[in-house]
Amino acid sequence: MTRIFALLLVTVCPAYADIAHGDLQISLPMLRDTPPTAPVAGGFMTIANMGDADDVLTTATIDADFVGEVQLHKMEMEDGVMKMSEVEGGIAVPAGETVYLQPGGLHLMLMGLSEPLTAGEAYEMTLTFAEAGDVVVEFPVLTLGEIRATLEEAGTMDHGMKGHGEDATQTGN
Ligand SMILES: [Cu+2]
Repeated sequence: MTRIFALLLVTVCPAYADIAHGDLQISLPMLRDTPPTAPVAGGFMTIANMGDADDVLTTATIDADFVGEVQLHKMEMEDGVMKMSEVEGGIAVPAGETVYLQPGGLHLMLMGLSEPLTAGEAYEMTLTFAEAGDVVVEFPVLTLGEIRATLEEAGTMDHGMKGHGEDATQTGN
């Protein structure tokens, strides 16, 4: 039992650091690890807006020179096919609501990777909000299994994986 508990601490805890920034609370920041030649990687988090004003996540940048750029993406069904596209105008974070970036739904997409992301590493990302401004958040790199376990543990997984999930995750991130 002791051993299992220690393992959970190592794999799950890094994702539990909540960051408060103005009226925003950012939790469960995570990047998915990648095989050696993968050109893209998915990034996830939960953003709660505790304030009275709507906000928008407009851009994200990562402190890693082997990443070309970070885009804001969504996945949705179009004519029965799961499609991924850039979110026009940023990701809305309405007043009083919580937005979930999770496998199969909204996500950050690291583009143009020239090196892989390895579980156990962590990278700083600067998230820019229209109202709240910049916030720097550390994103630990986890395996997909660890990401799922973390979301399950937090009880937020269904929000990002409404209706699809397994297939979407494999094509998307
Ligand atoms: Cu994407």
